[in-house]
Amino acid sequence: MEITPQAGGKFGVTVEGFDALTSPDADVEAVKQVVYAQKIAVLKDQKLTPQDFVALGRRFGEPEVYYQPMYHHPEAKEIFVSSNVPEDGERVGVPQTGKFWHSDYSFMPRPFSLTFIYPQVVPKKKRGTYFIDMGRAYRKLPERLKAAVAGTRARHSASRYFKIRPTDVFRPIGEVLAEIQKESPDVFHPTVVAHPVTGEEILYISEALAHELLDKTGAPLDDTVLPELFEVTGQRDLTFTHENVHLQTFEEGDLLIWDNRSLIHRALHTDKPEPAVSFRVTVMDSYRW
Ligand code: 7UC
Ligand code: FE
Repeated sequence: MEITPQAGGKFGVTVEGFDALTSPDADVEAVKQVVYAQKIAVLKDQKLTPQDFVALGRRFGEPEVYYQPMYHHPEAKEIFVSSNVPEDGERVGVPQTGKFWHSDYSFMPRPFSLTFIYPQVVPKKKRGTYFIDMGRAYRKLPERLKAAVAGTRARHSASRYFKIRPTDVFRPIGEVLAEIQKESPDVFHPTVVAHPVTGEEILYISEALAHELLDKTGAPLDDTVLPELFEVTGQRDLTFTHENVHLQTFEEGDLLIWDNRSLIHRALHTDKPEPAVSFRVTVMDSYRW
């Protein structure tokens, strides 16, 4: 196995010679630690069945099943499918997922530790994922903003990006919204969290999922603070040229693993009707925030 810094990348590593099923546990641990330290690892030349992909995830932690069944792979519920390609005329998974700045499951009490993306059908044109390292973004904040967020918590909610399900057609929107609140009630996470492995302080907010900041007494902060944080961290730059924004591209056989605690991401989908399919596995490691 060989681990090298990504060519031309702002952060992350490339891993060659890693076999999901036969590499020794020491290699799994080495990849895991490099993900915590360098945030992204791209495993090259992977050829995995859905079951192999889940097995790979299991070597890194406990795979989590996404709470909405419409995303599940028909043969492996641990795989979340992002796809615009029907199979035998039937829709599989959900198209255009994650096209907004977020950290996976931040709207849940215990967000995933690691995210694994294994593209299956890679479009020729626009495809990739934008990332922002929110540890680095926190270090770069003006002292004034660091002081403003100290000791605060952020309210996270799935409500803005919950995907309407086929079974929601003709239902009153208020009823659907109430159901979202019931199934995934808003959660509160500290605005600044320390990574349990690296100790790095992370600004744990994303434009899609963080709705407001609350002070120690639970009172909302001045409502200009959160938008300013989105702005200065690069989440409002729709040209994606902000220096915090890293575009991760991939080719067939690549499998991406990232640290879902410190990175936020945003999918770049084709605007043309080009086929795109990718499989995702998310795992909980043994560390708590
Ligand atoms: O369809 C999607 O973009 C799914 C999104 C709302 N949640 C992904 C996650 O893991 O948090
Ligand atoms: Fe995501």
